[in-house]
Amino acid sequence: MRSQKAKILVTRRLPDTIEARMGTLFETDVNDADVTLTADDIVAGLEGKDVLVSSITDKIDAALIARLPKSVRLIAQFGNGVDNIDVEAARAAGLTVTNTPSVLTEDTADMAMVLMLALPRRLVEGTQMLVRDRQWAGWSPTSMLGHRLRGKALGIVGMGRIGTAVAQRARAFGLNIHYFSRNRRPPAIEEPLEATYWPDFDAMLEAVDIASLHTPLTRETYHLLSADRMRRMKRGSFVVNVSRPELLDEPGLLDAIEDGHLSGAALDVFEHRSGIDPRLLALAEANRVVLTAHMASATLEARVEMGETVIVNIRAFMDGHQPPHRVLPEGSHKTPLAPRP
Ligand code: 8YV
Repeated sequence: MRSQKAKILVTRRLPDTIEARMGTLFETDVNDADVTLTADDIVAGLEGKDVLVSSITDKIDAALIARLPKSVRLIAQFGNGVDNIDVEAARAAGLTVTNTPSVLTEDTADMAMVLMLALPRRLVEGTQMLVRDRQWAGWSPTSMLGHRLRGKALGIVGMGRIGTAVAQRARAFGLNIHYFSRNRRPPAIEEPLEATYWPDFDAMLEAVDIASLHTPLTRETYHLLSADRMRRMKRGSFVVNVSRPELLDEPGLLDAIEDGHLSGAALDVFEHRSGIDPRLLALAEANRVVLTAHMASATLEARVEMGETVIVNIRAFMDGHQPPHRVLPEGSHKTPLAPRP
């Protein structure tokens, strides 16, 4: 006998094909307004439902978890990072959490590379100049000179899936690969990249021309790139961030760019809870900073594959199997799952 359809709440609009498939497989309630739901909306919307399909814009903290209807058993995050979810509180409440890793690795790495090139090669500035001036005096040997990327030292912070994919691309562009990571990667990864592992983060930062952040946001990685550390980076070096804004001290970054210590930054993620910092926008206008709007994984292909991964996680879970992309709290892998009261 076929089991009953899972009842799911999807907090944001997803690609049409994914919504259609979810509509066939599950009793699906999508937040058609596609604006961030309040905690009250989420609690009310989940009444009688089994699964919350969340995204980065939903703050699933311990207070919200405590209020979730008892019918809810799975939080299936549409995304790789789960820093918006209190995974510990979810686990203590007997909830399973899943995510969608792997499928956005390549696109995110592409964007890191785009940003890394955009700054020294003055990509945005070149376009803006043409659009703003509506005319062009033409080529000259000294106009729009940037800086060569080949031969520079790239410091990858977090050599996981995305960090490694960035290193592979960067190596092809002739960058020298350095990395700091919780664990040293095996020779099969290091050797083709000719990558140098630095067990000491500060020592690596002092040696590189570019620092690119690829670590998840956790309690340990909050402001990992502190103001002090950015001060210790080489004069003229720059920072790339396609991960989470909280990994770096944003005011400290802006200070270091404004006073010329750092040459700039290329950021796909930045603090914007109370509006984008006017200093950041001023630096972007002055072409010292390149800003993109959290777009690193924003390809239709990635979004569809993320949606498919959410579906697979829900199906496996509802069928009584271990979902393929279960997320456990840091360091708790051996703790048994608490029963849902
Ligand atoms: C996504 C991301 O766009 O998956 C992640 O962790 O940072 C992004 O690339 C977004 O988070 C989806 O929820």
